Amino acid sequence: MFVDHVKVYVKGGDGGDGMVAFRREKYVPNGGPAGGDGGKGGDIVFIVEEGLRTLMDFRYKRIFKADRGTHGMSKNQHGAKAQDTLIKVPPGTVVKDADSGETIADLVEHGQTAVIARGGRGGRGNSRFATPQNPAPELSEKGEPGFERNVILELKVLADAGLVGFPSVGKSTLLSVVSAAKPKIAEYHFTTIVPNLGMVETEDQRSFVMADLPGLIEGAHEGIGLGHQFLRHIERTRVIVHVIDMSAMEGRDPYEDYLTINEELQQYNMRLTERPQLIVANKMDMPGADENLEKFREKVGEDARIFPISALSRQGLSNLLFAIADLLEVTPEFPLIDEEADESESTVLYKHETDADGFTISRDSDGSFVLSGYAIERLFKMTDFSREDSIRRFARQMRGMGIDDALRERGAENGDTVRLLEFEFEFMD
Ligand SMILES: Nc1nc2c(ncn2[C@@H]2O[C@H](COP(=O)(O)OP(=O)(O)OP(=O)(O)O)[C@@H](O)[C@H]2O)c(=O)[nH]1
Ligand SMILES: [Mg+2]
Repeated sequence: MFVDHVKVYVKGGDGGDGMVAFRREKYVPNGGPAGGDGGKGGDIVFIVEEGLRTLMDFRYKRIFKADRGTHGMSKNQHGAKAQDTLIKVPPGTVVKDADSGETIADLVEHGQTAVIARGGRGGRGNSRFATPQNPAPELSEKGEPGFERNVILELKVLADAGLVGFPSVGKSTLLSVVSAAKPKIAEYHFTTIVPNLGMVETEDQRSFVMADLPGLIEGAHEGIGLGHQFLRHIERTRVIVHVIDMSAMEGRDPYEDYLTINEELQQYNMRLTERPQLIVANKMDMPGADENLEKFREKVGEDARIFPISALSRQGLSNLLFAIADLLEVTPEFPLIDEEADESESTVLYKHETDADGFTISRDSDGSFVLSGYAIERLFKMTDFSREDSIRRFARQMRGMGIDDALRERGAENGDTVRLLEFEFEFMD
């Protein structure tokens, strides 16, 4: 069984709090501020681990939180940065933001890393707030909260062998008889719209992953049919198993089919033609298939390796599987280099601020005003409400963000209740 799609919650560590402290040295009365900054919270980092093949590990653990930074200390000592939390993912994992659907990272090569949720920065200690007007501020920031988000992990097919060919030639049928996979099978074209994976075991106990890929047609490299996206998957297979409908029941010529598909592979990426390929002559149970195979052999030449089978009546399968396993043993992994990186898929986007203003105002049923939004909540969490200086700074920052004006516009008057997270205060005009 393959888990290839999973949603997880990640949160970077909070930053450590800044400190309010003053120098107290002998002979130095009224020493200046000496509160250190908090350390940065740890990041949530995904790292590619070659040995992993599935997203199975995420089945039971779906919440990841990184450690918080250490708090700042007296004598201007800064808190330590927290260790990042490393999470291993298999090669071929694409990470998307669950809300926006944007691709955050396309993790392909062993050891490749991506920061998925950044830790918060440390809060500043009071030394940082000293000014000529206020040389001894009783003011420090709390650590910035770590960024949090839900992400979707998708494992792209990283199969050993990939079944390619025109629609309805019997690719899914073949996968279904050599593995436990249960792909949909039907006589209409493009039955398969997403790749299916199956674990195949040969009679001599060798195993490999086979991918049943959606059908290709002429022009696939230009996006015709289900084209492009699947050609991408083929890039991630080591051996190409080219399936041909030898019964020619749909009126196409098997040899023309063979040339057309190879042309598409080449048009898409020259390097795909370097990949070892086996030819499967399927539907040999049908009348006329034998004669078609003879003609095909003549045209394709001696060197081509052709395996006549009937997926439907399960004929000729074990020889084919042995041949695939043999070929895999001598075929190295192909480096997955995206020559012209597909903008939409490989761009890394960090969009943590969703609302442009940084806040939104709504009304509760009891008439109070409710403030929410990333920027204002972040500010709130970084404020130490036990100190006058901090509270005053918070009020100033709210005004600076235009929140007072916005509340007034919404009809807030002196004494009205304003709510923000678990906190309530009175609006003062
Ligand atoms: N007679 C015969 N019919 C077969 C054989 N293999 C598959 N078929 C039939 O061919 C039709 C298409 O089979 P699929 O396995 O869905 O073909 P596919 O290549 O996966 O097609 P797409 O997913 O649309 O690309 C079905 O009706 C199968 O029953 C075979 O060996 N002999
Ligand atoms: Mg299919």
